[in-house]
Amino acid sequence: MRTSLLFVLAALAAIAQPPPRPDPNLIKATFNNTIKLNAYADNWCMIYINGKLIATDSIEFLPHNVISVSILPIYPMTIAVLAKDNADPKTGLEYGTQIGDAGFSLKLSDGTVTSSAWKVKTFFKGPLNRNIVTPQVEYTPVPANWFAPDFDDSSWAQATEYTEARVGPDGDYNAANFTGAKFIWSDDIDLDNTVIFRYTAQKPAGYTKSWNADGDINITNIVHEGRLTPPTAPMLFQVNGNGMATGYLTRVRGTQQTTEQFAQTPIDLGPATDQVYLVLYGGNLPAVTSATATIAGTPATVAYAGALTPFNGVAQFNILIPRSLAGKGAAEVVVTINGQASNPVLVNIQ
Ligand SMILES: [Ca+2]
Ligand SMILES: [Ca+2]
Repeated sequence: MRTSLLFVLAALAAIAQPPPRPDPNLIKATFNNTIKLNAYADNWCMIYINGKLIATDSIEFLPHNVISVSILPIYPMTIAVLAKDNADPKTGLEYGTQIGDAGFSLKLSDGTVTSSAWKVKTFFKGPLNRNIVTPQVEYTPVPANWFAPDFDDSSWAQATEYTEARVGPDGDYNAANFTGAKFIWSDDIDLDNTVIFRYTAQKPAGYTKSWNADGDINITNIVHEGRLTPPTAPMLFQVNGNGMATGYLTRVRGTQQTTEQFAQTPIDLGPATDQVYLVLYGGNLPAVTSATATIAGTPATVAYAGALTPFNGVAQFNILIPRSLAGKGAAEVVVTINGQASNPVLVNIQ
């Protein structure tokens, strides 16, 4: 036994491969090649560099805090920042009745700083005309790929610079290095509540890149790997930030069938013989094996759950409103497909 074991070990040693040697042409970056990024936002920001999310403010509101991270610069370096003032989504107001102000500052230890050379565009504004009595807000859709290096921001405005006194930074701002960095925002630091900044930094004078391995971790599929989206849950479209459902009503009265809108006027269930169907739009619909719904918690019959025709990824749900809901007022609608519940949307039943 002993002899044969030694023989096996000797044979294994003979066929063992030497450890792989690193590619002599591969030069890895070291920590000395990194630079420091400091950012301060009143009230929150997320920062992309060269299309990759590199930092989000970990405190969504107070206290204001400095984000400080090390990054490995690859020039030209496109910095894209989505910054938000603390403002109620429906009114634009802060603390109920106040108009709050904003501000953003960033410095890289390679000398890159925020200034009016940065581009800016506003995506959420309010209260319009500073009207705090009947506040109105305005949203502009955020374009896909706003963070991509090749996104076209040529039509965007230049950022406006503000004094430190105007912004009044607090928290740990004074403890971090922002020397030379300006506070920037759009031209309305009070009413513009969500803005995006973009700037492309060129390599500093005399800079030479001393490494050639930029990293090989593939995170292009991280949204699915990290289960950051629930791809099988159905969803219902909303008209606006208030959660109002998107769709229309079909009323069946005897042999008559009529179509009505419900966005502006409450739903009238009509005489007891009327059948009123909510026809709602949504998405993320799997092959349907079961479909149920509730309106204000009351079970409601789903007469149809399927794709719109022509098929464009949009789903349609026809839901019979229970007559017991007459006079209910605002009511949440949830559809459950194959056991998975959608987000709630609102309708108003008089
Ligand atoms: Ca504001
Ligand atoms: Ca603020």
